[in-house]
Amino acid sequence: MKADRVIAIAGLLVYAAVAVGLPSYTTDFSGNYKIRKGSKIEKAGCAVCHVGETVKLNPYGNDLAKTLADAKSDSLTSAVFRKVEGLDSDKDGVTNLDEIKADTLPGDPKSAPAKKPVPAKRIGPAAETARQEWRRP
Ligand SMILES: [Ca+2]
Repeated sequence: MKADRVIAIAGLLVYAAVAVGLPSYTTDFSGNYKIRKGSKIEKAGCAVCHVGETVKLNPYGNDLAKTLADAKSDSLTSAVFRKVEGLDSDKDGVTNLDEIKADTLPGDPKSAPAKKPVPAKRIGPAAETARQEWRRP
């Protein structure tokens, strides 16, 4: 009976720590990257680092957690964010920083910036002049 109480209280404390901790991290993230209101990342909220609304971390969240552990810190500072900016946490071919700049999710491979179209080869003015010269009788 007493053990059940201890487990229940411990569970409640973990839940409270997670519930209190997450909004702080989203504020740190939004402040660091100056996330716009109404942007896709702002709307994602906890899902920037977590799998949906769960406590499970996505690949980007795991990279941040590993960096925090290496730094023996629990504060998401700009230095911590910088350390994972060059990584491609979700392995979709785009760095975390480029994803954040493009308003896509760095921990979700299904969320990636649209591929830029390859510019068509242009004929320069010199080539056009040469072609006109060639056509003259
Ligand atoms: Ca992505």
